[in-house]
Amino acid sequence: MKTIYYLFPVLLIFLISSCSDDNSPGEDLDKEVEDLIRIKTISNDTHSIEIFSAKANFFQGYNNLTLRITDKATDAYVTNASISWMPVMNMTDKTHSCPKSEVSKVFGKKTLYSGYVVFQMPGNPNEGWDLTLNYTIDGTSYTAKDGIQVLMSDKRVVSVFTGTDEVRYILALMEPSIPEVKVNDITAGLFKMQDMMNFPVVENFKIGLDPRMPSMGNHSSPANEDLSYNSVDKIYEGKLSLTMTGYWMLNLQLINEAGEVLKGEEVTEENESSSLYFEIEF
Ligand SMILES: [Cu+2]
Repeated sequence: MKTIYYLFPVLLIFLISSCSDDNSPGEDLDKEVEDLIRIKTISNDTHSIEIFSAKANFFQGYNNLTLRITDKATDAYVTNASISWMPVMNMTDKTHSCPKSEVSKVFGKKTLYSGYVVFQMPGNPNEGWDLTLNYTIDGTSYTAKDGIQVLMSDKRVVSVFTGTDEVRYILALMEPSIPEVKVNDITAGLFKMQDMMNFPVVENFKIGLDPRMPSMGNHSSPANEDLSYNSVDKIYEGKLSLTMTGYWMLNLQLINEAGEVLKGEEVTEENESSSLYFEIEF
């Protein structure tokens, strides 16, 4: 116990000296990731690339990821890289990718790049995901690749299904990541499986939303709004009204530009849930 008292002055001096040192850029730059959790570092001979998330792991569903590249020779962060990524799942009978955004520099941050990946399935002991990062710095191309562990989500936050138009879709819940008792902004990503490696965003559809509490007479809530397409952010946006904490089933319907329902059913007295849904518990 006594060691604490001996260490305290040393610690204090360290804190004072580091706070007063305005010429330490490394100190300020590290603040850029202070609210994030580092979940993986992928290295090659020249760089180490850290991957950060708000959650403690990669999870099945939508993952908002932040990247930072360190030059191994100088220990400095690389601020001018252009990055692309390719997540691949190696299954016993096939290899496939998943929906993903581009990677772009985070506005207002010197060292950070971000984007999202939607893992439509978790890994398992025999079938796992790997992530390849291709990046260019001052005209030179680099690549780094490693396996990543993608954990199963305990609630349904992503759905893979075939519509009545025979197209294979992936629908992923993005927000709210922290649901509250209020009218929440809800966002979702909708993608079509063009082939095993390409999952483009589906534009201009609508997603009908009917949240229910199955444990309480399947009651709904007022002031919900169906999700419509935002062409700037390339995501679907609506309003999700949660009137109390607990388990909610977000019944959904996928509606194309012609107004045809491609997947999901309306909730009625006879039909208590849709075959297309997300789950939220808080
Ligand atoms: Cu798979």
